[in-house]
Amino acid sequence: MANDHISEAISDLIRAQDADAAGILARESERQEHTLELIASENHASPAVMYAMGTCMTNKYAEGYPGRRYYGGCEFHDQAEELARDRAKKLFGCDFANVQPHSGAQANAALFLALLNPGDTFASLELSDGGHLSHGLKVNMSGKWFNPVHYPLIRDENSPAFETIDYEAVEAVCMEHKPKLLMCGYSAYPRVIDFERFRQIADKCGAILHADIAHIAGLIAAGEHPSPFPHCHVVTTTTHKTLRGPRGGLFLTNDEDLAKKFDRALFPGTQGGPLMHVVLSKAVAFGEALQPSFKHYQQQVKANARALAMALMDAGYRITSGGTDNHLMLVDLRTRDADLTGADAEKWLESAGIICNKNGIPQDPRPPMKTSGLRLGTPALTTRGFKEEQMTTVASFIDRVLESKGDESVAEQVRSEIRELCEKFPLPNAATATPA
Ligand code: DSN
Repeated sequence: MANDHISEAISDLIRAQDADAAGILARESERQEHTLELIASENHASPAVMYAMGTCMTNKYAEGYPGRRYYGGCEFHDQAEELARDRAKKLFGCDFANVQPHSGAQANAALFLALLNPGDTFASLELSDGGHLSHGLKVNMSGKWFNPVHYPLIRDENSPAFETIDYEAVEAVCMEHKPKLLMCGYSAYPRVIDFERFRQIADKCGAILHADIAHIAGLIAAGEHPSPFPHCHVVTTTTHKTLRGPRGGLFLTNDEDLAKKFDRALFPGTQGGPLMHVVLSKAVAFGEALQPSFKHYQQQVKANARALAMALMDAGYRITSGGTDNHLMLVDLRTRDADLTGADAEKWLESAGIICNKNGIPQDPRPPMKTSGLRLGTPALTTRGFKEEQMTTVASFIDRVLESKGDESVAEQVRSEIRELCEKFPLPNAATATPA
């Protein structure tokens, strides 16, 4: 069953025409309602954000930018894009925004086209230390057509800063290779990023500083993580993670020249027609993020992450870097059970209704399809109203399932307790409107 009356009306409408598609939608709605979503990059968007995408805005081609389109009939699409851009600039405190990237990886691809020539050198975090595939993976365009050099996390176990960014190594790598672009911002990094320090290094080696804030955009918008501005020259992000908008990307800068270069590199450089239904939805999401309640939400996201990390550490799991400052954590499973892999843990937890992803930990000896770690995040559970008390319960669910090594009866028991808990904390729906 869909989780609110508008979803039900939409399901009914689709069912009248296409029972197969409606069935898939109903089953996914039920899955989201009754499982615990701990994937750090996922969230539950509000009904207004979701329904803005299910509209006639999808019917239009609007190639170009407001006031400079290649198609007629764009009056209201110009308004939608202006609204989204204005709200994005206000939210992040910068002068220029491009709301058309279809995704974070598309935004990064356009950034490479805008700023680099094939073969140019850029610096980013070692991918095995938590970097993103669009930051120089060999099979990604960024790693195939450009020349990535990588900086590591601190590897000295005796250092109080173990597994945090090694700023001295960043500087050494940058001074040796003189990259044209220095990237910071990560997919699995639980600590605060020092953008000011990165800027000092970028200035010293002559690089443009780029922050990919996909994971922490919501925290930044709410003032719960330091802003990349004024330090970073260019910023890219997704809009659907902590920011809780529709699935999509965003580019931000204070530099007019870089803004123009990015606009051209995105369209016509790498994308065609923008997804205007998603652009309208981005405007709605940015409007939500400008509300005071969004700051309370992000504060709770962090408090919940701390509570979950503490409870897991109490149960014998090592959390990389010793904890978390943001919405996510990396759990080293080997301290609880030397043979346990991330792949097994992910599978067993899913069978109990706990959804998360296996993730390499820094210097992981196991391959990426096995891993020694799990990445857990709290944005989605916080949206459904979970507080610290529920996070402690979630930690005990996780430990019971992993302790049992995937025993089916334990999974079934935990699954039914999770179902009960989820019913007490329903997903945001048309009745509750804007989520907690
Ligand atoms: N796939 C995203 C994540 O899970 O972090 C990054 O793009």
